[in-house]
Amino acid sequence: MRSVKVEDVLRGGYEGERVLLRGWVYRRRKTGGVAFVVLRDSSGILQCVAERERGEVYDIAKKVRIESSVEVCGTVRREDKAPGGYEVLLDDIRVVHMAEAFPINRYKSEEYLLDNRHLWLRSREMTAVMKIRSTVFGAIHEFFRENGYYEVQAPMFVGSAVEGGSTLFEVPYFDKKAYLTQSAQFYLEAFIYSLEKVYTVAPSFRAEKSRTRRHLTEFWHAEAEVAWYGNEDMMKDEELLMEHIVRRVLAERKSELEYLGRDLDRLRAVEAPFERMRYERLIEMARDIGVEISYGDDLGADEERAITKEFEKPVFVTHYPSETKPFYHRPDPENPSVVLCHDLLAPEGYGEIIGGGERIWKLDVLLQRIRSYGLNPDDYSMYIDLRRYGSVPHAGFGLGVDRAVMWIAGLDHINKAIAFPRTIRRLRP
Ligand code: NSS
Repeated sequence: MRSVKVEDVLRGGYEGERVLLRGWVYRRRKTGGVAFVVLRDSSGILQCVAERERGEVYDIAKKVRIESSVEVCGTVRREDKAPGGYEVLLDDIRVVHMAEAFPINRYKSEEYLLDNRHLWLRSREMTAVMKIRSTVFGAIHEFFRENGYYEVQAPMFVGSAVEGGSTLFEVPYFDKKAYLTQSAQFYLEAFIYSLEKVYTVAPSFRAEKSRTRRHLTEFWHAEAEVAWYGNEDMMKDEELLMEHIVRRVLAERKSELEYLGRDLDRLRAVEAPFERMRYERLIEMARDIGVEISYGDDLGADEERAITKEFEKPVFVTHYPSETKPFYHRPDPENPSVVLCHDLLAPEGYGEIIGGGERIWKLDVLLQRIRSYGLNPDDYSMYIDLRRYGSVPHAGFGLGVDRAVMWIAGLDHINKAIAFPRTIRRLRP
C-alpha cells in the first residue's frame, strides 16, 4: 500500500478510503474508551483515533510517546471536531521507533529552544518558517534567472576585507592567514566583464560583536552585480525582486504566514516602485520623531527600528555621506561628499535588508579613495586591476536573506529565521 500525505487527507481526497500514513506523534491523549494520536508529517497534522475494541492497536496508541515515528493505517472520515475537519479511524499502528521522553514542551525558554534547535526544528512554528524560507530562496533564483542574470560562485576563503576590517573572521591557512568572506562583491565585479549580469547566493561571515535582533555571524547573502547599470537601474531590479519574493510567499505560503500570525495586508502592500529618500531626509525624519542624531551619523539599529515603524512599504535611502560607507562607492559627481549608494529599509521596524550602489569604475578615483581611507592598495590588487582593462560603469547590491525572511514572516529575532543560527554566543547545535 502506498503512503499518503496528511495534506491530501485534509483536502478531502480520501474520505471513506483506507490509507497508510507515515509520520511522528505530535500529541496523544486518551478519553473513555478512545485513544487519540495526532500524527505529524511534513505537510501537516492529522487526528487518528483508536477504539478500545481494537485491542492491540488501542494499547499501542495509548502508550506511544510523543515524537515516536509511526506508520498507521485506517479509514478516513469527516470529523468537525478534529483539526482540519478529518480524522483516521485506525485499524493498524506500527511504531518504527519509540522516542525517549521528548525534552521540549511548550513551557521552555527561548534559550532552551535554541540549545535544542535540532529538535525544536520539528515544531509547527519552525516548520512554517522553514517552508517560507524555502520559497524565498526559490523566488530569488527564479527572479534572477528570468531576468537575464547568470549564477556564479565566489570563494569563501579570501585575502582581504570588503566591508571593513572590524568584522573580519581570521582563519589559519597553512603558513598564512585567510579570512572568511564578508561579501562576494569584488568577485562579482570580476565576472561582469564577461557575463554582464551576475548573481550569487552564498553565506557571508561577519565577526559581529554586537548582540542585536538582526545580526548573525554567518548569514545568507544574495548578491548581484551588473555592467552598465547605475544606482537607479539597480534599485529598479531590487524592488522588482522584493515584490516577486513577497508575491511568491503570499501565493505559496499563505497558511504558514497565517499560522505565524502575519498581517497579510502589510505584505500585499509590497508593490514596486518603492520610495527613494535621500539620507539627509532620513536624518530629518529621525529628528522629527525625537531621535538624537546629526548629519554624518550612521543610523543605529534602534533608530532604524523607530523610523521604519512609520513606513508602509520598503524605502530606499540614497546619497549617504561617503564617510559612512566603504571606499568602493562612487562619489556623486554633483556632490562628491555623498556617494551613489542605497540601502533598502524594510517597514514595520525591520530596517535594512539590502545594501548596494554604483561602484567607482575609474582607476585614479579608486586609488585616491583607497589611500584616503588609509587602506593598503596591495590588499586590493585584483580590484584595482579590474579598472585597467575596459572598465565600465556598474552597480550591485547584497540582500540579507535571513533578514528578508525575518521581515516577511514577521519574526521578532533573526535567529528564528535560520535553522541553526550562528551568533557571538552560539556555535551549537
Ligand atoms: O554590508 S552590506 O550592507 N553590503 C555589502 O556587503 C555589499 N558588499 C553587498 C554588495 O553590494 N554586493 O550587507 C548587505 C546586506 C545588509 O543589508 C543586510 O541585509 C545583510 O547583508 N547583512 C547581515 N545580515 C545578517 N547578519 C549580519 N551580520 C549582516 N550583515 C549584513
